[in-house]
Amino acid sequence: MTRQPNDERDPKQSTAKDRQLNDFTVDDRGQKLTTNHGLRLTDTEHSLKAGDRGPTLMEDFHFREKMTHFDHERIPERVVHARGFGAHGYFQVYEPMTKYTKAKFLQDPSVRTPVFVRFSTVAGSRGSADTVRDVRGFATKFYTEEGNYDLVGNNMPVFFIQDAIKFPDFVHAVKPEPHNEMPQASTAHDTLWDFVGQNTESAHMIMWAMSDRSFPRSYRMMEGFGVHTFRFVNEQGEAHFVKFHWKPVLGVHSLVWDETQKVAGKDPDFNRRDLWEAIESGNYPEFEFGVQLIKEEDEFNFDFDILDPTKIWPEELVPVKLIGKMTLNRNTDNFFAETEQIAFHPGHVVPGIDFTNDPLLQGRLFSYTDTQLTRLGGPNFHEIPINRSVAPVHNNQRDGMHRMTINRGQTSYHKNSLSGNTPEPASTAEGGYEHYTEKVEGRKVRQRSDSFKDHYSQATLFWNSMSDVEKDHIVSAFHFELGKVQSKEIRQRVVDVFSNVDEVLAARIAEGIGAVPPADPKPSPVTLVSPALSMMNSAKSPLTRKVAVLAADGFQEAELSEVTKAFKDAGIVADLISIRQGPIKGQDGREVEANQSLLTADSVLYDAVYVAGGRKSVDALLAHPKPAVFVKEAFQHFKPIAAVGEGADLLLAAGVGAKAVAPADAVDPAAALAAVPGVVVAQDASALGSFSEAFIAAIAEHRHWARVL
Ligand code: HDE
Repeated sequence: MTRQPNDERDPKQSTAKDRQLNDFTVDDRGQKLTTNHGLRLTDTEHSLKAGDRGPTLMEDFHFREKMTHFDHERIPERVVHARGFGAHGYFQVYEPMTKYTKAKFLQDPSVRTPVFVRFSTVAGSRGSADTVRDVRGFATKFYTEEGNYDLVGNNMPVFFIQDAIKFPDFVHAVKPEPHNEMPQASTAHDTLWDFVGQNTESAHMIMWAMSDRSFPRSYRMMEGFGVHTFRFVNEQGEAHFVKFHWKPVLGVHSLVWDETQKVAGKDPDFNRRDLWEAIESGNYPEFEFGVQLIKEEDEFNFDFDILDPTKIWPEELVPVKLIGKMTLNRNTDNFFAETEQIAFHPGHVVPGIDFTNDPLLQGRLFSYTDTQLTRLGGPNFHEIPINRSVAPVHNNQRDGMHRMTINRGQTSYHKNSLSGNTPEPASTAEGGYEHYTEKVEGRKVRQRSDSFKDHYSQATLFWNSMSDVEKDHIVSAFHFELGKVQSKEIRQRVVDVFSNVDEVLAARIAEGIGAVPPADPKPSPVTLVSPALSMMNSAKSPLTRKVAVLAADGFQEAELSEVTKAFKDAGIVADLISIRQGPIKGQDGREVEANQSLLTADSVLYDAVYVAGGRKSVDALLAHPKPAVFVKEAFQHFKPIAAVGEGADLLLAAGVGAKAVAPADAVDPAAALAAVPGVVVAQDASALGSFSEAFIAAIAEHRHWARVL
């Protein structure tokens, strides 16, 4: 795919941040090769030698410069969230939020605030796979007129710990073990589960982590949460507690566990490729911005502490008000310069947004700038193009490694008389940031409030709110994770801890791992349910779903062309997969291009499978070992499957429908197929319109859980 550099795009679409980045962007295409100092070079393939078979000369400045730069190309990866992928876009508020906050970017619906978003996994190294079981980071930098505002969130609304001082312990437990650096990007090992057994405040977050939320189908299909409780403050100085949400317009959808492991091998870049391709093809990811608001005076009116980051505010109790939308519409020009060098910090706020005493948030306010000093090599990382504010920067901070700004003038201190005491502090009317004047009183203690001590009721709320399928997946996740734990004591302790969440859950966990279940397990007496927590209740859409179309020479032409046209019209992306890549011929001699072969494509990389008819084509697919496996895997992953005419033979060969009716030989095979949830078949090309419609509806459903495997 040829990409258009930023500076060649429609200027009407470019934001203030795009224009700022253009000043730093260089296009090397079509240019003469130079050194870093602008000297034109005649050769970069041969080092300078004493004789063509002789030693390389020290004098070869070009060799030395090229090699030295290369030797130092790597910077430390992030200590957490090392693997990430980012994109540019913009944010627009729906209506003025004046009543709640004076933040300027939340006032005028006509203003597009530029943003950069970085999605990430947490535990794995930079080169680890995208689809591992993990929390996903969802960090947004808003380049507002009042300075950068960073909302550094995750795709889960709670966290493993309540106090930031425990973060190094938690991260050491979850990362690969120190003695052998294993396992990579996985929580399935002794130290993490030891931590969980010893730190029961993690129970609620573990429920989320064991759910399918841990492997999103796409970054475009996951929620984002600010996690902490922040404050909105309005012009009058009145505050509301606020929690932030991102709601994906395409709904919240996940992969299935077996699929994630296969994808990790077949395409470790699965999620980043998905985001990149969606943006390149104009399917811009959209997220609505939501807030939950609680009045200051209602702080203590809940049966949980609203500052506790291991608690949600159930949406049914405190509704999410959707106040704006973010659209991601531009891929990066350079991954390192933008995605790797971006530096987020939850302490980057703008007037109208303030902190609370959430002890996890308080500690984060220290960590994020501190970590950049090592990662980005000094205190001037705010000058790196992607980190620059679009609001002007004026202060007396000077020098340091890699200083870019050339500050004019004699003074670099406050107060001064030589520069008329400038740069001068701004009044609040001039946009100066004023901290919320919260009254604080207390003794210095290393303690946590008693109101943080309930570690279980919301873990139970989460469990209660799951559908049966989601519950089954959570139980298998515990089986897998604890199954990899060597220490039997640790496994048992986890069962004991989760019997406080729900004894039936604990018994089910115990059953799969040879642990002792609670005696006479009973469901938890906590019966509260929050439907918003179940992914089953999320928005559903066929838009941007990927369908694998299987065909070979001799395919029935209308069955291919009409159905793929219907896909296109419905916003579905189709890949034509054949035995070989390249042109294939239809029954009547028309050629189409197979853009994937059975070697390059795999069922796990698609949302659905369609097999067109045509005797010769289907026979060729049946004669090859892979197509039946392809269909079978899609079937086992509950994906929509469809076939027309002879295409149904491939479905039957894959075992689709084998369990739908019995005995198989007594029934019409087509009827057996039609009885399988999410399987759509048509006898021939006579009703392709209604066939396509039914299949597209099945694709919108995403998975068909009622299927018997
Ligand atoms: Fe982070 N976290 N974190 N974190 N975090 C980092 O900062 C930290 C926490 C989150 O795409 C680091 O620049 C502490 C919660 C995201 O660049 C580091 C604590 C949430 C990203 C750091 C937390 C997050 C980070 C590593 C406990 C969700 C990636 C590199 C108090 C609300 C941002 C860096 C990106 C990154 C510290 C807990 C989200 C070390 C001390 C809770 C999305 O500063």
